[in-house]
Amino acid sequence: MKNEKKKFDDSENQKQQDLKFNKSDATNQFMTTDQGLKINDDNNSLKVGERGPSLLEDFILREKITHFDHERIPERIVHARGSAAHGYFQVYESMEKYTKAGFLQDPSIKTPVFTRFSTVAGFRGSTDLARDIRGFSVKFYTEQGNYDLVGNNVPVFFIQDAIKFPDLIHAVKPEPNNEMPQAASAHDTFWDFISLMPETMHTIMWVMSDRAIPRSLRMMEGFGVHTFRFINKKNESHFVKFHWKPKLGTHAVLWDEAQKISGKNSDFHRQDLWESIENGHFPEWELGVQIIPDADEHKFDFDLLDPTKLVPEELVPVTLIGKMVLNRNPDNFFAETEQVAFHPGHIVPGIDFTNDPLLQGRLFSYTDTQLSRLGSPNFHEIPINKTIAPMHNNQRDGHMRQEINVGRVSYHPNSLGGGCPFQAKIEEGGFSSFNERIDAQKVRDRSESFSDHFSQATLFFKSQTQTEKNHIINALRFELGKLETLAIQNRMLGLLSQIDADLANKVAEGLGLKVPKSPEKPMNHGIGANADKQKYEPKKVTNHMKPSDALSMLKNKTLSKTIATRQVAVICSEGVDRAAINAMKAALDKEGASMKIVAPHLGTIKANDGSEIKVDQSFLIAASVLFDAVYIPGGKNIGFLSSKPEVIEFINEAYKHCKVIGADASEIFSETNVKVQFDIKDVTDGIVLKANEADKAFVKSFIEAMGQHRFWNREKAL
Ligand code: HDE
Repeated sequence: MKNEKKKFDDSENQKQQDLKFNKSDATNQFMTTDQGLKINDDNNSLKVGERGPSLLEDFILREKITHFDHERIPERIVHARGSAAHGYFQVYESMEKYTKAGFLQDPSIKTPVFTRFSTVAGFRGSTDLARDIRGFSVKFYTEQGNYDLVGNNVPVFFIQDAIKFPDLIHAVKPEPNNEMPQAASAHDTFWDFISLMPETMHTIMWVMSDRAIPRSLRMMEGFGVHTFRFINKKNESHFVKFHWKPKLGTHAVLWDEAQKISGKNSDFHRQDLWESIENGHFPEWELGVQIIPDADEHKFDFDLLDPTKLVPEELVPVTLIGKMVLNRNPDNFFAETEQVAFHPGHIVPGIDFTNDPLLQGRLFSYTDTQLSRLGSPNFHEIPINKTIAPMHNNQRDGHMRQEINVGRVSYHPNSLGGGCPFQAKIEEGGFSSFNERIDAQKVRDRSESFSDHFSQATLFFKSQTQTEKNHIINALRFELGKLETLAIQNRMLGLLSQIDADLANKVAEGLGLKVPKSPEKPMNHGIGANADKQKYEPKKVTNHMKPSDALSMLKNKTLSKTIATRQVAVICSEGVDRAAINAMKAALDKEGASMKIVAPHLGTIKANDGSEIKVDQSFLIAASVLFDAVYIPGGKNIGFLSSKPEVIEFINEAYKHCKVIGADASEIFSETNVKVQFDIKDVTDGIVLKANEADKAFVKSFIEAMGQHRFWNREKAL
């Protein structure tokens, strides 16, 4: 048995090898049928005469059409829209004090990973920029078997018990009578459910914040959400919360932008991930853990098993223990991104579950869903799902079985097969569940420690900057403003008033309503028929939680000053100053950012020195929402551009979205909304102007301003 263990010196290659085995490359190959017969004509079916009917005999036509007819598999019920990439994970130093998980021991080992990001509610073809939680699933192909960390970009979840998941998803999906709206929560059924389930309030705050409209999948945090366990060699347990921290910082777009991007490029996130990997800008995250000794389980005002709560980083700091780099795009979307099967129950020795009732339900759901999606219990044999660890058991047969099990023994215990495959002792890597002591009655109930639905919602709201608060208020005005049922709006205002009075009042103002004086008690709906209503009365437990900077994207800007991979639109026309473009390009290249030349037409334009400049996008194709900043170089083009409606719109939109705008001449702004402050040293409003041709500081100021990303002082107070 021992000699079975493969050596994985470079395990990243190991998975690559594994996938290669199944890869097919048709370069220099004949076209064949699925049976290997060379095809002579793939353009005409077999007919009785050139104008006659097709023949049933045409096995080539039938094979091709039959395969085509069955190309689709059911999309995921949730998280249908996703994009993924390969890469590796590397731990910084051994975590053996806390866990015996093999991939968390040796800093020299690169564990291959496949990571899929997704939206939750939309169908497979829906827009990337929907207001939604993003899935963040990582499959680690470890030497001890696959470990899946199936998390989200928000650290908490809507509901506390898995039994409510189908209700939540039915409510958020397009309404069943008319299948509207697509990939949107702004409709009655969603808010009807939410308004009757106060436990959703904390997650609602996150979903109404800009976290739900990321600038890029590469600029999102990730969270394991549930509390898990680390188990070390001595069988000691620590609670652990998982975090992914993006190297590029956590960034979002504005809601107005998100909606426009959805129209301009509904693959915005997918394309951004794909292109940055193709261009060698490999996205990177650090894995962080919050570790809590078992003895501290009851030390907090909330229950560690309650997935609607987070552990504030100020109470338990996040320790960064390793990094994940995504460095290879999939070869085939269907084979990899679509067929990958994640499961929170794919764990390795050293990691274990807690009794979080949401997690417990998930442990059932994910295998079950693969059976209907991928169609067979053999989904683990699909190359992307295959473990790189040796795999032997007595499971047999089933649809599309690939493995050819030899011998006559498919049971355990056996003597005819020499007792193989053997069970592994714990010292040999055998998995054994943490032997937590449980002594309780069987009940269909919820712990009273789960009944504080508002403290952390308030904590989240209070921890935001005023800009972020305004965005939350406006998101709620938008979502609730789309409702047709007044009672739902009123119930929501009642719930919001328990989070923060100012929040509720401002949302009410936007809706043209008043916050109800005595809010309806929604918990009367969201509990069992025989439940003790008193016990379920939502409680607001504490005010002691100080605002947490880690919860605000704008306060928590670790490492986010970088402008690497950011895109600048350079607006040009004939006669543009070539030297100015070159200087900007050199500076952007140095920072890892890039520019696109946007001009009235495709092809080329002539610069002021007579040279030709290749145009990347015409005004018809480009839009400011697809860029992070705008630059209008000088030269003869300024006069022409300053009166062009497309250019005025471009600049106005970038201005509205608080982006950096740089220009060589202030005339370009004459017909726009941009208010130019003539103190050129002052770029607090994100408008960077060149003083004169010799202004060497201009490019530097532009780059520095880009590092601030947005200039929120341009936004009007609510
Ligand atoms: Fe999932 N979830 N989920 N979920 N989930 C699925 O599995 C489910 C939950 C998450 O990129 C499904 O293969 C239940 C929390 C991600 O392929 C399904 C409950 C979190 C993905 C399913 C939850 C998640 C899924 C659909 C409540 C964050 C995409 C297709 C008990 C920690 C994985 C599939 C990918 C996918 C069930 C709640 C994250 C139906 C029953 C909480 C990132 O099995």
